[in-house]
Amino acid sequence: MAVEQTKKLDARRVRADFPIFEQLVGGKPLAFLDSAVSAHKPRQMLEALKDFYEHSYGNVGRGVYTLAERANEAYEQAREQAREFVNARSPREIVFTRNTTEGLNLVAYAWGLDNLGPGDIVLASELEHHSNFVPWQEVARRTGAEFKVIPVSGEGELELDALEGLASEGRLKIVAVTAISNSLGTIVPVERLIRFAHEQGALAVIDAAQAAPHRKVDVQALDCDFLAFSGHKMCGPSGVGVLYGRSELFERMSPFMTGGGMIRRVSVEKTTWAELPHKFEAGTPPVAEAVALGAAIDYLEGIGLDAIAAHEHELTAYALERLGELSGLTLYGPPLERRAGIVSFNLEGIHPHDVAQILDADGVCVRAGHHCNQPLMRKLGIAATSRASFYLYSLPEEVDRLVAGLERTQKVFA
Ligand code: 7TS
Repeated sequence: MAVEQTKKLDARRVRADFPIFEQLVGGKPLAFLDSAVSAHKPRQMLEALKDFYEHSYGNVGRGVYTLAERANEAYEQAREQAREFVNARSPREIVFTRNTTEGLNLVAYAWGLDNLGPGDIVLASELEHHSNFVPWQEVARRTGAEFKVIPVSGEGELELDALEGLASEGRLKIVAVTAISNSLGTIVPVERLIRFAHEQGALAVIDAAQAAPHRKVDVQALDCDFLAFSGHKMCGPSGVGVLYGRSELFERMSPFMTGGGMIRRVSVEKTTWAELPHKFEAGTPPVAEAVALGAAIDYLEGIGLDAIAAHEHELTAYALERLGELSGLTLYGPPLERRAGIVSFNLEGIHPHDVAQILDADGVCVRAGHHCNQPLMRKLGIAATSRASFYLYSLPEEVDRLVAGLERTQKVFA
């Protein structure tokens, strides 16, 4: 059998595609270590966005003139690219949203309000971003279902031994989990959780906001029921996201939002819904953004998701090693083997916001705060962390600059 070689990513060459890095910020080149919050944009995507606005712009699903048809074709082509990106069976299973948050809310409300009730259990985890936590908590409250969480260990990994106990307390209807923790980088064994959900007769909802930009996601291999991600975290523009849903489920669901573009027929007596996926795309969708997301998908696939994952793994290994050398620094999260390109830490006696501010003066961007993971922070017994996160354009010397900045921070506060 031929050995498949992952082509190695040349981050310096990749970086040349990103105009943002051409400038100095505060007189310093950018060490951008906050891609988990949102990624920067390659020229290829920006040009596709501009080109679409300049030559093919129109609304979709409405006009019959040539330009509207061209826009429609480009929009549906982008849907096909998103379908292929996650290996969905059909473009009917791909809904364009604004972001991950909207995708997860769509499932929680459109599926949950009709299918949950007293005696049912909705299971999320303590690792979830608020986007995959609060909508389920809220829909459970409104329907009388019980909201429960899979506990997380001190190392930031899900305690899977708790599953059977949680399931035996009622009818499990939903298991909603993230594939990768945005605070700690934990790679969650979602395959196992999806299997567990299905054994219990529940649906599995996957938050892929931190996974889809960084490694191959295959909804058929995963066998998940719903999966959501955001364009802006994967070199696409802001304002567009993707929700995958199994067509049998989408078919049976009521719409999340109603209005133009999602109806078949409207009368005073009754309104019927458009075919999938349009039933879930009320109003003017993010047309140009979806088209540009298609260009971002092409860009990422041209480099290779495996090469991106391998590059981030190397950087994470280096960061864990270098940060481990600092005394007075606490690292959070699982060991390297079960961690994606995210590293959270605290410096003893120094607030993460102060850390981030001093680093900023050196041109080093990290995120400081609870990262929309308050239940996780509570479990870890902290209020906040500083977080560095990597992407395809990240360089080892950015890790060095981070470490130098942290040493400087310690001196300032000594
Ligand atoms: N789920 C996860 C795992 C995330 O990391 C984020 C955003 C979201 C959902 C929400 O995505 P949105 O595009 O709808 O906003 N994560 C972060 C973060 O880590 N820091 O700021 C936003």
